[in-house]
Amino acid sequence: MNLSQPSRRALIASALAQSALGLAACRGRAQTPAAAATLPPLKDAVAFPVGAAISVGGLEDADYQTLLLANFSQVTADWEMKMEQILQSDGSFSFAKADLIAAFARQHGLRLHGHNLIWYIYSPAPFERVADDRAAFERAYGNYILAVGGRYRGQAVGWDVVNEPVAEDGQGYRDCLWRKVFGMDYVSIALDYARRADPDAVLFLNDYNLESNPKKRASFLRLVEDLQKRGAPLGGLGSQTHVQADLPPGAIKAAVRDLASTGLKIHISEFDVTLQPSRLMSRAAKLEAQARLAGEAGEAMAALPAAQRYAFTTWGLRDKDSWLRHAPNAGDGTDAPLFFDDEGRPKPAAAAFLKGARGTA
Ligand code: 9MR
Repeated sequence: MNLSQPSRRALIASALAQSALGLAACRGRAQTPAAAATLPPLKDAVAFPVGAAISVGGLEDADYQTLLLANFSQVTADWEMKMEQILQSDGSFSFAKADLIAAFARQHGLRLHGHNLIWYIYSPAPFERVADDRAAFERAYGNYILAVGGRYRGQAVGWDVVNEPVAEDGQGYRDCLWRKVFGMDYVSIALDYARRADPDAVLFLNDYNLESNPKKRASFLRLVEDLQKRGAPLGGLGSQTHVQADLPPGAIKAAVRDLASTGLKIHISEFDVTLQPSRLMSRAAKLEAQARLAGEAGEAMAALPAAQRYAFTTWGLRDKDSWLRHAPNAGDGTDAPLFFDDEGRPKPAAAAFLKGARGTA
């Protein structure tokens, strides 16, 4: 069903009115966007950095910049710092787009989180060409990580060094070009080069479905324990937290608690709550559930020891900026997974996150 704008608005308004967070509604007034807009800026109201994934295209929009600078203290590049963008087919590097993101962060005093150095989805030609020669492959691997990590040395507060190492079903680890050549040592080798590239950056493993799939979480943690035993320079764990509105309550907190038991810093690194697959719920109920999950994520961050609270990041700014509107599985194009609506107004999820993070839920 492709909802027209007026009917979408009506549904959102009804979700606001029904939400336990719709304080104005409790007092017998209709919850209006203006009332929601009185939320304090996210970044000023919580005791840890609040980030957003941003893109160079987004930065061309003045409203996007205003919303970003008012509410967020950290940024992650949506795609500009990935191998798909930086590594050219002849083996050279192009940093033009990545540099724009880094310069924007510097100019506005935002923390920069690097994303990402090594990801299973890539098998680029310059690496394929040397895949039969381990020494040459390691030179290319090290050279890439040293160049990219080193370029933002002293600026990036952290890097997702290896993204999504655990198999989709949670049983074991992903096959990829990196693993084919190095075995699972591809992870520790990447961490070692990243440490040389930027000695002060917090080095992360980052993965998803760690809250919805306990097997995947267990495999992730096995890898982490192995790296820790071997003294690898791992400093943090990213739990992407792309979740569905029907995720059972408690799952986010349980995941964060488990990951934090390693003693490493925690980044809820790509938070969003899709309204798509949970077909049994109405849109209003999904938006309410989204707010509850955002509140739980805020509480989970606040419950961490201060030294382990790296950051909380949403994967995009406004609903219309979300990858879930543009991905091949974008559904009917009406997904609303983020904290700000298409017009940049804070949603109940933003209010719930703040309450949770400030311990007032
Ligand atoms: O949101 C990102 C999208 O714009 C890119 O095309 C895609 C491929 O680079 O990556 C998306 O971000 C992903 C992130 O890097 C890792 N976790 C899943 C995110 C959503 O797919």
